Amino acid sequence: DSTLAHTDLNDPSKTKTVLFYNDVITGLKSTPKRLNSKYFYDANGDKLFQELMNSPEYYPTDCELEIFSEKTAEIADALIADGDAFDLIELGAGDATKSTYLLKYLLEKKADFTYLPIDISENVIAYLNMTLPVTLPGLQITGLNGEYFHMLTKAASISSRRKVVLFLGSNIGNMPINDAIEFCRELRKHLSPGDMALIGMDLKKDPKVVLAAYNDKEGITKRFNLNLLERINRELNSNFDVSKFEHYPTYDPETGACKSYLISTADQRVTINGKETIAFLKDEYIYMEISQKFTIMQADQIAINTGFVPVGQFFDTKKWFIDAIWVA
Ligand code: AVI
Repeated sequence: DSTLAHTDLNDPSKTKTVLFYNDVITGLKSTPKRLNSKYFYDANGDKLFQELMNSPEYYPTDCELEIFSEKTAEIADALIADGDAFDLIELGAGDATKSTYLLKYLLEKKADFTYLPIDISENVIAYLNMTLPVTLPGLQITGLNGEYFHMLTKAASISSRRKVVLFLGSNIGNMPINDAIEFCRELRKHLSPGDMALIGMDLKKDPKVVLAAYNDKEGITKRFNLNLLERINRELNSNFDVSKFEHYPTYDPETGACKSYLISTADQRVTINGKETIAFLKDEYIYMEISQKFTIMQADQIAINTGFVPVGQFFDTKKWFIDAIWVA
């Protein structure tokens, strides 16, 4: 019988497992089948994503790193605005490599700010709280572990200073476009006039370049996708045979949607948590992830449609990626 059926929902660690289980079951019982790419990032997934960022084909990280390293002063000066004290909040901070350029410059400029990285991973927050004050002496940091909007509310409750919110890496592209718009609207609601957002978005480009980034020769993206099935096996007592699923990435230059699927190579059954059986037909797919690519105009439109004013644009030399500054 299900161990989850008897789970104490007040136990925070179990609550996460129950939410994961419910999402997996809902997704795999849907037609067509789908899984949510936010679950890619367990410890293994984090490691695979790090590897991916170092792969020759995965360009978005390099592009945004170029922007942050080459245009640090311009970006920082735009964010400092009138020189008032502010909170620099980063949604999904990860290892904060890109923002470290900004933080270093802001410290040199003696800007009055606190860095509040928000991440869903406890490990990430513990790591940042421990390492950043060492690499960046004088940095005021308050790491917040939890969901973005919960933590934004918490950040607002501990400080009333102007807010600058970083949302980098084209993480916004991992939501279907309507969800991305809804997300920006919600973000705007959490901000006050004069607050700012710095949003990283991957731009439309040569379709071959995009597709190659999600179909790297080494097969890291494939393992990154299959890891979610392995995670379900590990955490939800399930029996996916990952050798019977193939990674299938696509890119549609018209819509800018880069999507990845796992294709079942056989008729097969998978049991989730020893209780729910999911049948797969040969060639049936699971929709795993969207990585939306945007036009520059679309970026502006999203800002305007969600209550922001676009005030700054920073590009890498190839113009493959944009970091846009929006004012609330
Ligand atoms: C985190 N996110 C912006 C990455 C992307 O490009 O969509 C995740 C990723 N998926 C496959 N490769 C990288």
